[in-house]
Amino acid sequence: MRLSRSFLPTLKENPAEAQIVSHRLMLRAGLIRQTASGIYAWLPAGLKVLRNISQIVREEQDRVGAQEVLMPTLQSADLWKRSGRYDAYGPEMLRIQDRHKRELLYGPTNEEMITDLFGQTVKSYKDLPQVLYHIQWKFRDEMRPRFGVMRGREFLMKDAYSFDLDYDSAVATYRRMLLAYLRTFQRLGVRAVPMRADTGPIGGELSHEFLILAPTGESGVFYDAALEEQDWLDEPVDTNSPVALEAFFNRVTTPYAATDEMHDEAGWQAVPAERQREGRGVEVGHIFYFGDKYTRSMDVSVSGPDGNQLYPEMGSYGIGVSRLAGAIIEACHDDNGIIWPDAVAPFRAVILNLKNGDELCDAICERIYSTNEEAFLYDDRAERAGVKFADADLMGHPWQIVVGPRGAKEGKVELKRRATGERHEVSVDDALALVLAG
Ligand code: 5CA
Repeated sequence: MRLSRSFLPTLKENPAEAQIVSHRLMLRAGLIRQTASGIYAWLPAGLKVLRNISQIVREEQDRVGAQEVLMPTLQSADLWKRSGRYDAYGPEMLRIQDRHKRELLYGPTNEEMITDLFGQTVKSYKDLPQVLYHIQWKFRDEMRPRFGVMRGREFLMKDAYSFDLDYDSAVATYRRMLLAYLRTFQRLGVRAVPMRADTGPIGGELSHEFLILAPTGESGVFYDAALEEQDWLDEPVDTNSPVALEAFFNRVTTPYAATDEMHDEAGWQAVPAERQREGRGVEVGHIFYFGDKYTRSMDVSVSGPDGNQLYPEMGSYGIGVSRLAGAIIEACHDDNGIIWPDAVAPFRAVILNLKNGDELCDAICERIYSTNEEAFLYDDRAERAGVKFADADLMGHPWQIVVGPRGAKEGKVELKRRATGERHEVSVDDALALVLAG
């Protein structure tokens, strides 16, 4: 993308309405704009981030056998009356009437709709297990929307739902999903610690939250440092084996980890002092096992091996995709701006032309840009070098390729790594190889 012609409105000043760093930086870097309280438009660079996050989430869901669907945002109130949650959900649910005075709602979550869809289609235990997911906008009329996309009213969620024949198989599915989550967050360039959690309005008996550490997080967290050290991408667990899954689950859930709601002082004191980590965290994912709560209340059954009807055992698994954009910035920034992890950055590199109109500089910039117009943001504006450097740091591209008249004469550019500030003078080909490598 050429910056001179793009819709990437950066701001020099801190917007007064933004209280936390990710909100400030998302506005200043031109990623989002608010359109109503707790509702945001995603501008081109922000949308690329959202898509990059969604794609990693999708790949890890597919890897554990979940199948992607797309359910609508609007739901019929009748579905929620069947489960009994229509009245229970309260004022967070946005209720709508159509022209025929039929009651609809903007979905805050999809347990009812997926249970109904499943029931219309699956009639026999032979078709179990099934795991379905979608990545779709949700609406919760939060009392105090705040912190930008971190607590919005409209937000993008990945929600998956599983249907199993019995408890053992449902728990194996839950554990597989736990591994998928740990892999997902690590691939996104952040560490999320799983913590045993309360189940709230979703219900059920087994639940874990995933929290990214950030000083502005809404929950206090206490955990054993052992949980930060593991490389989940290199975890050799055989996900087809319930025994291996159980051993993995025990390994992940044995070290102490709790939010302030679930904190237990005696358990905490048993953690060696040098391994105690205490701070604040942002909840970026939440998984639940709740048995037959919805299949039973909505009367969705399948025929079992002996001909009797059975209520499948369910779980649901959420990831806050739009919240993650903010949470990643909370974890990855400095005083100058965002430091995007490579995997989610809107552009791999920015090309900074320090002398627009100089034949050599222009030619080198164009040559680099033309190799991959998707991956590069070309700062071809007629701005001072200082402005270009400041915007590049603010937007947080993993690499900056600085093209100036002196180096250009020798076919050299300066390559800066945003995360470390390291700079090297390299040939154009070496810069391209490094930036596009990984
Ligand atoms: N049905 C279940 C799991 S699919 C569910 O709705 N779980 S949840 O309520 O915990 O939401 C899942 C994730 O969505 C949360 O972990 C959080 O990351 C994100 N989320 C929830 N509320 C908001 C909000 N108001 N703004 C942004 N993200 C949110």
